[in-house]
Amino acid sequence: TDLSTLPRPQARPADAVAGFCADVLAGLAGRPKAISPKYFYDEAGSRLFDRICRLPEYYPTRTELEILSAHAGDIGAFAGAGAALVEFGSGSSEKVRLLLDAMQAPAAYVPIDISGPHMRAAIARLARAYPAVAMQPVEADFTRLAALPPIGAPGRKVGFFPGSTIGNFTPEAAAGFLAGAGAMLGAGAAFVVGFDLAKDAEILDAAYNDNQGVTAAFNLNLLARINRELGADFDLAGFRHRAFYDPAAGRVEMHLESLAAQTVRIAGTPIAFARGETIHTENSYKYAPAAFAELARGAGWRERALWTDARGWFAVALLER
Ligand code: AVI
Repeated sequence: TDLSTLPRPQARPADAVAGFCADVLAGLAGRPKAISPKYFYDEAGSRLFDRICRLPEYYPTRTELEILSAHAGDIGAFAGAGAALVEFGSGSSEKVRLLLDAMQAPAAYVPIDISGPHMRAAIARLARAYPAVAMQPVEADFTRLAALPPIGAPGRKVGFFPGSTIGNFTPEAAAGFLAGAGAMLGAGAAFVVGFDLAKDAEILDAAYNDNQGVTAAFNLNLLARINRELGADFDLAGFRHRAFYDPAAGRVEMHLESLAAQTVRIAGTPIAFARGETIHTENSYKYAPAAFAELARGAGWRERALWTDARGWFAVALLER
C-alpha cells in the first residue's frame, strides 16, 4: 500500500462541528435528555475506549477475540480467495488481523470510522503488517453512509461489525443497519457480526462500572468534548457516570447524572438541569442468539453459523445473503 494515497489528516470540517452542535442541542432539548453514543469517539474517547477493552471487568473484547480465534478458519474458508473486508466502525483495527491472517490472499481492507486520525494511525500500522492488502479507509459516520467506494477485489465482500457495536442501536435501528449494509455489500456477501448476550446483572453492571473508573471517564469525556468543540461550560465535577442493566428492556443504559440544579451554556444556549436529571448517553442491547438470528433474517441475511464462548457470554454470527 502506498501510504501517500491515504487521506491526510485535516481539521474537523465546519459542517461536522455544526452537525455535532445541532445534534447536541436537539438531544438536550428532548425529554429525557439524550446524546448519541457515536459522539463518544473523538481522539480522547477512542483512546479511553481502547482502555475499556483491556479492563478485567469488560469481558466482551477478549471473549469475542477468543471466539474469532477459534473460528477464523471457517470465516476465511467461506470468504474464499481475493476477498474484500469491510469493517464498520474499525477503531484500532486489531481484531481484523485475525480474519486477514485466516483469509486466502485477501485483496482489500475497507475500514470505516468516524474518528479519522485514530483510524489513519491504525491503518498505517496495519499496512506495514499486510503490504499485499489494499487499504481503502473511509472517514465517515457509518450510520449515515449510503454507498461504499469502488473496491478493487476480485472476491467476495465480507462485512465485519465486531464488538457488539450493533448493540448500541435499538433493535429496529439494528435491523435497518443490517439491511442497509446488505444493500451496500451486495448479493453474495458475507457479514461477520459480534453481539453481546443477555446474562446476570452483576456481570453486566461490573463491566460498565469498572473499578478504575475508565468507563466513567469515557462517559464524562462526552461533556469535555462538548466543552472543547462547542465552547460549552460543563463542570465535569457536577455530573456523575451511571450505568445499569435493565433486564426487561434487554439493555445496559449509560447516563450522565447532574449532581445539582445547574445551568450550562452550549454555543450561547442555556440548558437547565434539575438535580438528579440525566443525559442518556448509550444503550447497549444484549441479545439471545435466536432473537439476533431472527433480526438478521428480517434484514435479508441468512445465518450460516453462530458461535459462542464456553460461558455463553458473547456471540459471533456469520451471515450470508
Ligand atoms: C462500542 N460499544 C459496543 C461498547 C458497549 O459495550 O456498548 C461501548 C461501551 N460503553 C461502555 N463501555 C463500552
